[in-house]
Amino acid sequence: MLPIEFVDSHTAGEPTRVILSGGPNLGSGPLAERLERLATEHDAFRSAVINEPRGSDVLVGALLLEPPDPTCAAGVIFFNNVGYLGMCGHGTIGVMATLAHLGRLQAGQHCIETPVGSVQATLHANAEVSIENVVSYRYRRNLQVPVPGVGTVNGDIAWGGNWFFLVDGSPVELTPGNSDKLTEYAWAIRSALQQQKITGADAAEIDHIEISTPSRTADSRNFVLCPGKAYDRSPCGTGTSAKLACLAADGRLAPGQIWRQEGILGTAFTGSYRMQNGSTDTIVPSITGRAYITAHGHLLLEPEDPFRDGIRI
Ligand code: PYC
Repeated sequence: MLPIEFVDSHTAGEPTRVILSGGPNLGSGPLAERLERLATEHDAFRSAVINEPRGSDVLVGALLLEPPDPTCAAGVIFFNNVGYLGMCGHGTIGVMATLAHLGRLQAGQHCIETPVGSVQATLHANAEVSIENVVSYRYRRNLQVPVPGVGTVNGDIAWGGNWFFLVDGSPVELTPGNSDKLTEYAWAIRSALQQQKITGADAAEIDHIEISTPSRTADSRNFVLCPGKAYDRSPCGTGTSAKLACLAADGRLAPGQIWRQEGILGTAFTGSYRMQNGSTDTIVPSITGRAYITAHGHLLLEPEDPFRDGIRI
């Protein structure tokens, strides 16, 4: 029984579990290929380290790997209670804080490789981390989607490292106390998108729903429902990137202008963007936030444990 070494952290309230060692051998190929191998041959490992009784639905996992690009500080595959994530903003901030905690990283800019591309991450002297995310863009604007039991919902589809359906306005206030109602609302939207075969580019499933409202203390407040029906406790790094892409495409935010995105707990990320090809149609978003280390230990998978591979519902 090999122990699995991990470091837990939270970024603006959203937890990340970085797996340092004890993972399956995924070879040394491109990270997209290694993700495919993890998903098809070792999915029980994902479930064992992230699901109850060792984890929870809210936890996002980050499997630390040797990066194919030797100039990068680390390669990472992100996953959650039901599957895999292309990129994860809060998770990348958690990975950077973890590497700094372990003394493997000094302040400055570092490259982190993910299955959907490399991101540049800067560890600041005050322990904040800025990530320059993957190229982000709005795919479709102002879609009118009939949602059973809800009515017609208008929204945009955008890529920020994951696929998002972004809705402005909410039937209830975005507060933690309304999280059950918000989850039900967002899940109904996600189900309607699936039923109506509304997808991202290349028929990609839209598995994140982002509801935004005005905020008293930031530029916007959001509630983001993740693929496994857990809501993001942070303002969601990839969700903020998708939001910036929509604001840029609408001409509502200029390159370099600061956007403060608040999440459901009232914690915030600072965002801005630069144009990718001299146009606001495709942008490179930058997200800044901070993670705090909460645990460093070993997970054990006893062979006789009936929940060795986690509780899968
Ligand atoms: O911060 O990008 C993010 C994220 C995605 C899912 C949960 N957090």
